[in-house]
Amino acid sequence: MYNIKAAAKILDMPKVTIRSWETRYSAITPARTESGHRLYSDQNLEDLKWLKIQVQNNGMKISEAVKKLHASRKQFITPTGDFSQSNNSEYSEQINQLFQAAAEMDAERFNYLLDLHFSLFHHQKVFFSIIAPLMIRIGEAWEDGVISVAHEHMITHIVQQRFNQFFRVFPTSPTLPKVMALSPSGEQHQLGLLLFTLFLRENGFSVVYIGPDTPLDGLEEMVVKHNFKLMCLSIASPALMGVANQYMDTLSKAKPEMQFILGGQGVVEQKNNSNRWYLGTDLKVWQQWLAEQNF
Ligand code: B12
Repeated sequence: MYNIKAAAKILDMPKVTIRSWETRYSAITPARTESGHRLYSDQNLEDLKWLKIQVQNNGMKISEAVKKLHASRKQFITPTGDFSQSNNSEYSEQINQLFQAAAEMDAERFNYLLDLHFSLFHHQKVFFSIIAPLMIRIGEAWEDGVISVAHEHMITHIVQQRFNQFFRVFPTSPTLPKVMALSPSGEQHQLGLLLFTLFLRENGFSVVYIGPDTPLDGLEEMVVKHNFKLMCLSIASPALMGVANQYMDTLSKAKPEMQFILGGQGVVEQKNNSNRWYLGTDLKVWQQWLAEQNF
C-alpha cells in the first residue's frame, strides 16, 4: 500500500489531482489508515495511471474516462475456482487482471497493464513471474474451451512484441557465437524459447529468433552461409523429439562444429552426443551453464 505522497511520485501526478479525481468523480476508493490518511493499493495506482493516460494522451474528459473504467469492471468475467487455487502467487492480482483483459479481447487494456508492470517491476519478474504463469492460464483456458484460439493468438502476438522490444535493447558481442532459436515443424509452443532467447540476448549473444513450427528445409544452407554456431530448440511434446533429433543430425552433418541447446517439457535426453546440452527450466541452471562455458 502507498500513501498519497508515494502514489503521486509513482504516478507523476499532483496530489491535488489524485484527491479531486476521487472526491469529485469517484474514480477510485482508497483504503484509510486509522487516522484517516489515504492508502492506495496497486490496483488503485493502476486505475489512476489508466485514467491519466486517457486524459493526457487520448484527450478524454476525466468524467468520461471514469465511466469507461467502471463499465469495463462490470464486464469482467469472474475467475474460476480452479484459477484461484492454482494462481495464489505473489503476482496473482496482476495475472488475474491481464487474464481478464485477454478474455475481454481488450488489447488496449492488456497493453496498458503490461506497460504498468514493466514500469513497476524488473523485466525478468514480468516475463518469468507474470507473463509465463499468465500464458499457462491462457493455454489451460483454451484447452477447457473457456477462451478461443483468437484470444490465444492475440495474447501470443502482444507478448512476442514485448520480447522483441527487449531483444533489441541489449548490446551484442561479436566474439560470442551466433545463435538461431526455433522449434521444429509441429511445435507451436514458444514462450520457453522466447524466455531462453531473452536470457542469451541479455548475456550479449546475437540470437536470430525464428520461432515455432519451423521446417528443416533450407536450414542447412542457412547455418553454413550465415555462420550460426549454436541452435536453441524448444520441445513441448515428447512426440516431437524424433523430429528434433533429425534436425540436429542433419545440421551436424552440414556443419560439424554446430552445437545444440535443448529445452522444454517434452525434451527426452539422449546420451552420447557431445554437441548437445539439455538445459532445464530454471534460470539459475542456465546461468550456471553459461558460467561454465568458454565462449
Ligand atoms: C500455453 C499452452 C499452449 C498455447 C501455446 C501458445 C504459445 N504461443 O506458446 C496453445 C493454446 C497454442 C497450445 C496448443 C497446444 N498444446 Co499446449 N500448452 C500450453 C500450456 C498451458 C503452457 C505452456 C507455456 O507457455 N508454459 C510456460 C512456459 C514458460 O513454460 P515452458 O514452455 O515449459 O518453458 C519453460 C521450460 O520448459 C524451458 N524451456 C522451454 N523451451 C526451452 C528451450 C530452451 C532452448 C531452453 C534452454 C529451455 C526451454 O524454459 C521455460 C522457462 O522455465 C501447457 C501446459 C503447462 N501447464 O505447461 C500446454 C502443453 C505444453 N500443451 C500441450 C498440448 C498437447 C497442446 C496441443 C497439442 C493441445 C491440444 N489439446 O490440441 C496444442 C497444439 C500444440 C502444438 N501443435 O504444438 C501439452 C504438451 C505435452 C504433450 N505430451 O504433448 C501440454 C503440456 C498440456 C498438457 N498437459 O497436455 N498450448
